[in-house]
Amino acid sequence: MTDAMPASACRLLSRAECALWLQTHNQYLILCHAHPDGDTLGAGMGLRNLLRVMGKTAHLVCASPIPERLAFLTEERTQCTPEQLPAGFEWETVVTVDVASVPLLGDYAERFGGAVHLAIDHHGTNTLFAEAACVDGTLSACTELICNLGEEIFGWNDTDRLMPPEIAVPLYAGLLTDSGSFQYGAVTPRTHRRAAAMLASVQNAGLSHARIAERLWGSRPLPQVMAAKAAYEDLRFFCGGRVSLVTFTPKTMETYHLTDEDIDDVINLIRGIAGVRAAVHLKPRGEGVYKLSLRCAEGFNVARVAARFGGGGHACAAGCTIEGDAASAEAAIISALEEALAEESSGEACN
Ligand SMILES: [Mn+2]
Repeated sequence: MTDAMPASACRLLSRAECALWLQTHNQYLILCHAHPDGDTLGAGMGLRNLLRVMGKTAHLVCASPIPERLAFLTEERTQCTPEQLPAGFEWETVVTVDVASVPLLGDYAERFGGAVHLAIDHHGTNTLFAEAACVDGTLSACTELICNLGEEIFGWNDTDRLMPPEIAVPLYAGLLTDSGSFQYGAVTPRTHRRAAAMLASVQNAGLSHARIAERLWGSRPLPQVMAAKAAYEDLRFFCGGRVSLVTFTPKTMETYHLTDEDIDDVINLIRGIAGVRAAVHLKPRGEGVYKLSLRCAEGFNVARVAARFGGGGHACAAGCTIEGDAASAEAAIISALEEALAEESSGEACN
């Protein structure tokens, strides 16, 4: 299913209006994006707990299983489905977090896509599929936006009015995830001020930054290591070494017994290579379809390249899908990147 409403039907809310909106609704169902990352789960749990502090009823669902390393964010649950919701709970208000467009809801796109009341997001490319939206494309993470809402409603800060730790922990985990541990371009002094408010609460509860980072990255599952091995075996360069590329074919997935989740991190392995401006990673998504992840160095824009294939994302982290076999999908993305790089270097030949 596609967007049920024209973009003009979506009411854009400021942070203050969104805070008021949350106060005037109840019986919340919060939707994360499929193949969840730390940000969508952190924002979802942070919002769920914020709403509960406000005296509301709120539950979280996600179309995909929760990766093991993120299960601590969902209170050690590996599934969050509508079927698991408490008996008698009937949702009235559907809110998405960190979801830029309906297809990202995965298997829940059809069921909920046309019935979202509010989208809270930090993707400037949000398609405004909901009735109302609070979108700030300048933020590093969606959890920053939830932090802002908590500040708006309760006046939480980093000194004498700390947010509860059950809100701070998921928010901080999401911020660490989506800012690349404060490495990426969207990190600002304000990001660090919000991080300070989260961390003050975390420490006050006897927890630590290191503990959260350890939960997120401290122990790499073996399949992820095998995925890295497979990736390095396939690693290829184009455009004079300015583009790095890895493709996982269905056969590679089978040979190494890999799941989608196992190979998610591969893009980060191939982006930080000397001379590489843009990295692209292809993985099979059903019969004859490849899902592409794109990353780039500051100053280049892979979201624009992804948009040519109907995708989107952030300037330095984007994605799209291309139909066809691996060779034709590779050829299509390389040629698009080649053009974009040539434009960037004002006509310099790319070979
Ligand atoms: Mn995010």
